[in-house]
Amino acid sequence: MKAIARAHTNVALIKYWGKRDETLMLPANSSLSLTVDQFYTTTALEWDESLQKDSFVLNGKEVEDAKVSRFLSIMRQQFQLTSFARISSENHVPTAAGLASSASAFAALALAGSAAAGRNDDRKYLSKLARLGSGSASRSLYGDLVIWEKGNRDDGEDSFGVPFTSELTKDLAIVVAVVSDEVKKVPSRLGMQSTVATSPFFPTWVQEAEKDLVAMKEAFAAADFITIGEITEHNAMKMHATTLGANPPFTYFQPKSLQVMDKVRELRLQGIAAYFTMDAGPNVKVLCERKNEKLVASELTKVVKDVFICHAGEEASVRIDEA
Ligand code: 2P0
Repeated sequence: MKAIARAHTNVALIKYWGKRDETLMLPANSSLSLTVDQFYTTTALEWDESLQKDSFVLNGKEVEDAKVSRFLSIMRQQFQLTSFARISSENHVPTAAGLASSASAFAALALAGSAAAGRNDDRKYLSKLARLGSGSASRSLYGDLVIWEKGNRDDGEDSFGVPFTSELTKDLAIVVAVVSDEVKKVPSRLGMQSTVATSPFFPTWVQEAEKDLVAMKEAFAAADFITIGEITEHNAMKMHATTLGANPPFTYFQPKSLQVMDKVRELRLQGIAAYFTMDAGPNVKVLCERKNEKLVASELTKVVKDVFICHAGEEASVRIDEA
């Protein structure tokens, strides 16, 4: 039985940065993200007893991927399967975007793997499963705003994504300014490890992120976009500050990233509420209200060539291919 799943990627407004358990992929802090409509992964998977090994085709090319192999073994164990999987996956991310994300990849893989095994797992289970592939994937099972509760248990049973509703969601836009489409120099997993192990700022980051999440929930409850934007920007910069304190120090900032940030500050001086955030790469994502998205996008194209306007995206979905 072949299952075809689709999951969208997400942009964190409160970042996940650092693990408290590397094997179970448990985060040091809770995070909050917006699932986005523009970028997603579709994955077709069937468990096939005739296969001698797993087969993974990504964007039409057979590839070996250690994270995917590890994740398939986890699914086999959890589903009590012995067969290998045939997988075909497509990343629907504009080639220039440089935003290929493990979040949409592992959310789609978990959902397709479960459905193809004839299971009807609930979202909470799937979120915990996807987390074992990549932490941020725990958030991509859901649409709109999602909180990944870090949990406190050692076995990870209380660490999963939970939908967070706000009337503001439909008014939000994230304008992605593509600074570079090159593969990142410090993969996020290594960047996090190094930060946790060596940055004296890391313990402070964890405390700040937890405080930011409390303040963010209040700001959403009050539908206070300016406070949401201010917390988003400050939280991202505190995360990036930890990397400068790591040893050896590193940064995801590129000169163009700083230019985009300057442009956003300039927009604010003109009265446009826009706020930047950055992940483990040089691209800058600008949070604004939908009513200002075209203006923000057009101003950003004065600094970078490629700009994408995103809105809240839908939850991950799956169908069975009867053919
Ligand atoms: C986030 N990032 O919250 C943060 C902000 C990057 C910076 O989630 O090791 O690819 O697979 O759990 O999920 C990227 O981390 O890392 C990420 P693993 P993942 O979006």
